[in-house]
Amino acid sequence: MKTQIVFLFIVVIFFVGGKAEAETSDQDHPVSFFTLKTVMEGERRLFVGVGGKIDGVVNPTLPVRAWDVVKITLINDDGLNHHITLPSFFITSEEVSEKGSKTVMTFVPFKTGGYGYFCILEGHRALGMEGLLVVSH
Ligand SMILES: [Cu+2]
Repeated sequence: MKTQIVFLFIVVIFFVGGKAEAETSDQDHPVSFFTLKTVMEGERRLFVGVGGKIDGVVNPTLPVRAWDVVKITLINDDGLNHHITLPSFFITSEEVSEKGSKTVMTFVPFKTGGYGYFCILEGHRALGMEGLLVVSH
């Protein structure tokens, strides 16, 4: 019984501590969220922005600030396999293969400039699946 209470106490501390830490780090490092869905339009393969300023925009340019945390959610909306990749930041998402599935790619842009993002699946980039991440100071 005593062991269980001690365990419960540790669990409570863990959750309260974790939450406080997350809030602090959010203030120190702003997070930029973007959502993209995959779209098949005839022969073309596209990313289309979901929500915010990029809503409905094909292969939207994603503006971020250097050293902010960036989270890109990729939603599969066409039932084909896709990955999104940003080679300049050594990051590739998990694959989304079923319609309705999604994945989140998190990274920190550590240099300024314009960097391409695209789908690494065979031919998808050539068929239109690419856009730009613009990192400013
Ligand atoms: Cu693709």
